[in-house]
Amino acid sequence: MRSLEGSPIARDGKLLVLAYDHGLEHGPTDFDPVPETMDPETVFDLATHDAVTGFAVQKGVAEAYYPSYEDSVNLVAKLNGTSNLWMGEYDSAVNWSVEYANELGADAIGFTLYGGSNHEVEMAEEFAQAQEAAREHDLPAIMWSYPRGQGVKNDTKDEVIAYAARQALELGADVAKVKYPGSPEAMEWVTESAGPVKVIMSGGSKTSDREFLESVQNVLDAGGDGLAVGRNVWQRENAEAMLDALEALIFEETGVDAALDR
Ligand code: FBP
Repeated sequence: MRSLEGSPIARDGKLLVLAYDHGLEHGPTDFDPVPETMDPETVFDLATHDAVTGFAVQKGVAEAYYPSYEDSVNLVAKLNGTSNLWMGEYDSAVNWSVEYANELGADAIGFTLYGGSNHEVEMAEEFAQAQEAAREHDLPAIMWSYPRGQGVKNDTKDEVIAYAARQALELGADVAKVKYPGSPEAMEWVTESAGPVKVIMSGGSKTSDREFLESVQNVLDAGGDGLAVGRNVWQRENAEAMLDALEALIFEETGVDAALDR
């Protein structure tokens, strides 16, 4: 495991990764709530907020837009990803190499592993290659550790998410991005299972301000290290206000009520 000490993708040991690979993973309907977010520049602008420690995008978006933002945004190169049009067993195509991501100025790599899928073995082998290449370039590896597919009956069950966090440790990730398992107690099990690997929560579909911030607080209270979030930020009309609140909650440890007042 690589310590994130000195890496720009962590601030005081905590992470707030803004995710914007939804155009590939879900399609452009995710941009309907705030139509301006169809334009990657709108979300790149949000990623310049001080609270955002990394911005996760796919290759094409990085190639087209990152050169204008390399001084103000830390790039998390999301190396694999698949569209919602794919109807087969869960899998994720590797779309760019670590070498190319590094050339484009990446500060970290992101990689999805669908544990339990019939394609888990290939995905783990691809992760191994990416992880070792990332080590050569001194880039932290964030695993989107999402058990899904034929081997997984319930992907929100606490033991499944604890397993996902453990898989990230066993396979050499530096950060595990996992779904929230539903309770602070379950989340504690998840963070313990990850050992020294940092655990961040996946944002999920948009909820109310309070509900979302309370789940983030629960993650922090359970020993988690922040979150990677997309829709719960940029599907809000006032996304900056949510980033202000997250900055207060994660980095200033104000608690939910004070964060909501920001
Ligand atoms: P959200 O906060 O919007 O859930 O984004 C996090 C993320 O992991 C994205 O990187 C990815 O595009 C999306 O969730 C995948 O969502 P799912 O596979 O759960 O539909």
